[in-house]
Amino acid sequence: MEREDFNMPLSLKRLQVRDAFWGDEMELVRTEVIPYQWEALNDRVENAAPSFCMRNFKLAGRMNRERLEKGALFQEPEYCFRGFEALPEDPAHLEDRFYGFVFQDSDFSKWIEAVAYSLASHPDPALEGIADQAIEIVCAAQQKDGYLDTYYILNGRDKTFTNLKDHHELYCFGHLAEGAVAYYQATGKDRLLNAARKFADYIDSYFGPGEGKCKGYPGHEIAEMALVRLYEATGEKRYLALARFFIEERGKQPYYFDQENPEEARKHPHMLRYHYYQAHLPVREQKEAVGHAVRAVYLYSGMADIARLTEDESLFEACQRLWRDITGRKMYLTGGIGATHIGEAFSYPYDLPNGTAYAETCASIGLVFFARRMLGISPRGEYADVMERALYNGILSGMALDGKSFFYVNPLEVNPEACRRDERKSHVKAVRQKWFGCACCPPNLARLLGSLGSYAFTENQDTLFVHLYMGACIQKDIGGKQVRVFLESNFPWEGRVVARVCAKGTGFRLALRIPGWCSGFSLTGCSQQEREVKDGYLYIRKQWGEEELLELDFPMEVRLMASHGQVRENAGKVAVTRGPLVYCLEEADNGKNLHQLLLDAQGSYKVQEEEICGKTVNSVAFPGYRRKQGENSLYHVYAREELLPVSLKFVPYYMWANRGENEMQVWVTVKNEKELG
Ligand code: FUB
Ligand code: ZN
Repeated sequence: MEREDFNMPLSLKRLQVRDAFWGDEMELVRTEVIPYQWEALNDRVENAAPSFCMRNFKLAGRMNRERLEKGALFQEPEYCFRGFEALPEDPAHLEDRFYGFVFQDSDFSKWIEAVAYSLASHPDPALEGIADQAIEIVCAAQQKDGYLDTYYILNGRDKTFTNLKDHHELYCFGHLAEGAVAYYQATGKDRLLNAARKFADYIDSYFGPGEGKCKGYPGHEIAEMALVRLYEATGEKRYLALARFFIEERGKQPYYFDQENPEEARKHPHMLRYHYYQAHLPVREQKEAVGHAVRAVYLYSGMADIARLTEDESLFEACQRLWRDITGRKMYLTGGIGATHIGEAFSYPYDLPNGTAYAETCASIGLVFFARRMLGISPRGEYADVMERALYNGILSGMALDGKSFFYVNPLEVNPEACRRDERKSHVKAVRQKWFGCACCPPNLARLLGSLGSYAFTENQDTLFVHLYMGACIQKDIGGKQVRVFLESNFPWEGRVVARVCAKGTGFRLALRIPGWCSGFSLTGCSQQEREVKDGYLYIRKQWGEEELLELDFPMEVRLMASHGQVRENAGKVAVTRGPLVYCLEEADNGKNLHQLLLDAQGSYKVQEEEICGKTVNSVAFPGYRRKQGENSLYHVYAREELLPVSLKFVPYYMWANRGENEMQVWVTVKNEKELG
């Protein structure tokens, strides 16, 4: 690990994404998703699950005012746990109490973060006005001591920090801090940042290595990376120390969660419980990614942050091991992670079922967080490849093309009837939902898409790294001299990229990722001596003129992908990919019973440009077969199957389920010449 090689995300203020693909998505976030989600947080979307998020903040603010006004006469609420999700008994008559999941506050924090990114690249006084008012509502709920989590404020502070394992206070803090830093960096306004700092200071006074301080750590990780972000924004070293403390304490024996709730520990003595929280072992001893997938990748992201900031080799090695375990044995082709809905968790190596997959949108988002942090320490193409895989596939699939409905779970195979009738698949939806009681994914998507530029481009002193290709205009400062880079690309449809570089006399170096999916590339605009290929990046250093043009081409061939032999569900099956995109079959194009289709792997494919739901996309046509409906009896003696030649049409996976409820399938059986007629 070498500090001078570290690279950090580019400030959104120094880059503008101008891209037909991602630019459109970001514009959708700005114009549709953010306003829609604001309505959802205020329970104003018809026929959608209520959020109660802003309602809880308003109520907590009102209680604060009353406390001030009434003084000693104010009656503090008594803690009452009404379940992980508290719903009104009579939805028509809401009472003055906390509703929703215990972590409902975090939906505001993710939303404000998305707003911040949008404002950073697209100033909008009207939106900023709404955001400022929302911030006032949130800050009004803050307690004198800095505490700010409406679940305990409304239920009673007496049980604050007594259930770290499940009650998400540190998770809500983490999201608040992330949103607050983003808003401050975008607008220069520090109202929310100060609130987050006050909360951080309170947490810091409560937890830590000192005598008498609580030795607990978050049940749902995120505070670790959020504290690092707060530290980087404010320079306050206590925040970094606290993040490190949380990481170092995790998994130590005796288990903190046992001490926190001895009764539960007695009932569930088996240490397996702690795998769910990645608290089964000290982090450096963790070799396998286990438990709740979002928690896991949020933890690993925090570990990578601390490894970078403290140049901790052994922590980085642990991150590398966990990375290899996920991406080598537990990741779907789409970048989805968390194969089982039981505990929203990783299961065992190569267990990647398609139809019951969980692959939560948030988990893939967390994988992108982890990837970028690994890239920051060690710029290797494999990290960016995974980032790209998740973004174009298992993350983007989480949102409808109009930005108004969402998937929480991203399966690779769907039979709508099974989703409706089979309890084992009840977590899988065949159509995107307007909102969720547990709405962690939609605002997470909004904040990620809004800040995409900071994932695509990172920098160190003299180098600009291009990890993801998208049209953009970028500014970089090298020792007071300005470099400008203009990128043009038509990814993910074409592999051609043009970079216009204005870097005369700056010593600038450009690092361009060579995508793992392309077998070769061509480059014009620089000589062999001016380029070097290392770890999946093409480094270009030269005597730049006033303005220079580099042209790259990454051929985008259709590739049929197979799985490791231990991925049982995919034996004998292939998936169609092209460039960064994974493709799928949909009933809308191929009729019902997709499982009866076979692909002729020797046949020649055709890539066709067409319009689907008003979007110009490339579909892929492959020759294939449909099994003829055989005998009607449930079982019968095997006979050579009759196959009808058909053309199979594949569309990008991310856009499935935008044409109504229908079947979908990524992995397709290959016609085996020898066995089938
Ligand atoms: O627990 C908070 C969030 O809700 C998790 O990250 C998601 O998996 C969902 O359970
Ligand atoms: Zn989620």
